[in-house]
Amino acid sequence: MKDYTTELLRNVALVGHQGAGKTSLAESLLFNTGAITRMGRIEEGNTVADFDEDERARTLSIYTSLIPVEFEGCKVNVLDAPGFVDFMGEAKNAVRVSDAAVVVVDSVAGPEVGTELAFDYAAEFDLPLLVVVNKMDRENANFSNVLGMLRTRFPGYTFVPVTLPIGSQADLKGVVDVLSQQAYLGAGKDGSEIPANMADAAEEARMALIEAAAEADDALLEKYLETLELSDEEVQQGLLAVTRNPEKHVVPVFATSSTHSIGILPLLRGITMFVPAPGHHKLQVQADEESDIEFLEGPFTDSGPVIAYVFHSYTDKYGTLTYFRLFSGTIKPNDTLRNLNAGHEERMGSLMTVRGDTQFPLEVLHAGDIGVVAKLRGTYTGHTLASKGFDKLVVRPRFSMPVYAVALHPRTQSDSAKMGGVLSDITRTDPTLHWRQDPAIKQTILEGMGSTHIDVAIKRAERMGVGLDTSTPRVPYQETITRQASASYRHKKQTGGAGQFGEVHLRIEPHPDGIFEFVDEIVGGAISAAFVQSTEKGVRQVLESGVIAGYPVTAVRVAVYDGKMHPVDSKDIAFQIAGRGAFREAFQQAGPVLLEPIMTVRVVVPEENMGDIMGDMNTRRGRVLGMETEAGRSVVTAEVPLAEIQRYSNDLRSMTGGRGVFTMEFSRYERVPANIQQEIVANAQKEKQEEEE
Ligand SMILES: Nc1nc2c(ncn2[C@@H]2O[C@H](COP(=O)(O)OP(=O)(O)OP(=O)(O)O)[C@@H](O)[C@H]2O)c(=O)[nH]1
Ligand SMILES: [Mg+2]
Repeated sequence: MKDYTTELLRNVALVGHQGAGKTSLAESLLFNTGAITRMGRIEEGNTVADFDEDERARTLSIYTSLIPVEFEGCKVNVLDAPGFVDFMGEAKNAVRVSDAAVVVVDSVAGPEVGTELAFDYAAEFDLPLLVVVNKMDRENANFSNVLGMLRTRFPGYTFVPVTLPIGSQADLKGVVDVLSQQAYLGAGKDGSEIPANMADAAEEARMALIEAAAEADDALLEKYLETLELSDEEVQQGLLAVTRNPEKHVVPVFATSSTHSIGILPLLRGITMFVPAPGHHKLQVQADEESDIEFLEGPFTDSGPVIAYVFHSYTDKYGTLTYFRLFSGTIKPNDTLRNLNAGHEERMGSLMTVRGDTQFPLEVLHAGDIGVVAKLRGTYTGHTLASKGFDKLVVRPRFSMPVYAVALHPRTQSDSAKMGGVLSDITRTDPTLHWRQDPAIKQTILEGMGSTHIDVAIKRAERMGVGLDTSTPRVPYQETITRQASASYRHKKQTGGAGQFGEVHLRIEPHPDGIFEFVDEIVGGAISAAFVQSTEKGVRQVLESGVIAGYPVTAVRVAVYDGKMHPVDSKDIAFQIAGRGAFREAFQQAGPVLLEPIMTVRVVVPEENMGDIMGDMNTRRGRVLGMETEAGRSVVTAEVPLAEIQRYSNDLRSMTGGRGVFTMEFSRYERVPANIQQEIVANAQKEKQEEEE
């Protein structure tokens, strides 16, 4: 591939609701610019961007693909991001490294939940937005309806069409390019005269475009008000400014059909015109992940320090490819850079770009471009690479907390031995996927953004040689008490030689600060300080494994106030046993209860699903804190016990046909209702018996 300097580059992320046609659009961009001679189809599993075998099997995108498109002397780095909410980590990182977000909207469905998420991602980094109303060939496609819906749904933005469809549905013939007032029919490259019946609409749209551009600054506005005209250059400069102005938020809108190659080249021209070349933005950096965000002002050029951010890593059987955006400076093959997160050096051995999974070696990468390098030794998604002298991290996107977890069970001894390494490899390349050994529930947990996300990870682990079964994780209940109680315990053993003797009297009560505390209230030396310590050791042994159902004990204050020693037989172990026994007995008498984690959940669904969501919350012991409906979408906030919401992502999907999303985070522990506690205790006892048998 040719060498492209900064001003000739454009970086855009294709984002939007699942299935809106992003990957097909990327395919069509390649086809219409002659990079491929046959257009692949999602259904046939042969598109350039969805090359991964899991993507083909599921007919949806899982990873962000890099699709460089060469057009009129420019290279547009198209990042085809997945729309499925499970893979939002990939989409957010794609937006992070782009200079504009191209939001693809289905012409029949209009804006959906995934459209809103895409707008949110772009807002996080103040990116300009373009909207593509795709699938204009579909039955019931209606461009002006979708424009209306966009305006209602996103009242803070001004949507201005840059292309208009000629005909629609089965009669879709092409588009009008509003600025040049030319028609582009079919996949044709050359403009022709606008159909007579569209002349008025085209002129009206041109005026709207000029008017939006004129808002950019006073000089343009003055000229516009005097002459009611602006040159094409002025419109371009004006639009570049207003799309980047967070107050004005002008969004150019395009009509396309990816599968029918309609409106594709006019869209591409629009991208080269209305998306800024890299290097002219403010770059968010920070000294470390905790410190304040600073803004570096551009322009960023080849002569600046190297600042590169890794937004994607892809591992196949040949090794790992690291995808990065070069925000500043220039890189040549074999340059050495510093990984600022890991603190080691990396050699950029093989510098390349890729188109899907086809590699193109590069001699040099210029500021603003997106590059790929193979076989780095320890650089992962989210890391910053830099040249000597630059030591700030590029700010990563914020990722929401995982909402779906499974417990992992390795199938064989060898799976068990390899599990940790493989899980670390997989989770390092995906900031929304986490694994840990959870001591509270004694399980290995893998958590992510949904069941598909987890399924894909399990399949990958399998291909990397680790067979894993999964189950719903145990709920990390806790045990505590509700009132004061006392108990004593005597441990006495006299068999053969040396005996064992220890006697402990203790009192326990709920601890108001929610912590565990052990107090020595012995007077007159009834037991020695050393044996008080042994008693404490014994009590602490019970804390982790609990008393009533096997869960950790919390919020208890224990006071030892009396006991007995034997001059010969008393020893450490005897008092540990006595401490354990006395604590267990007191605990049983102190009104023991189970506590469960309560999650704060925020659900966003289309308005028509609101009733179902509320009803369903009731069956989950949920407490609705608030609900709002605005522009056709409803937001429900509720508190729900973790035990009832572990599989919510699947249930929400089926309740809303995939149109709902939710986030959740831990709020606090609360008492489990008595009837449910009984069940849990009974189950725990049954399990324990089975283990013992
Ligand atoms: N009729 C019609 N169908 C389209 C068009 N573009 C895409 N499709 C179909 O829509 C479906 C989804 O297309 P994709 O390209 O996978 O959509 P996507 O946005 O990449 O989906 P995700 O990456 O999974 O979010 C496929 O069946 C496509 O063939 C179009 O312009 N017209
Ligand atoms: Mg896709």
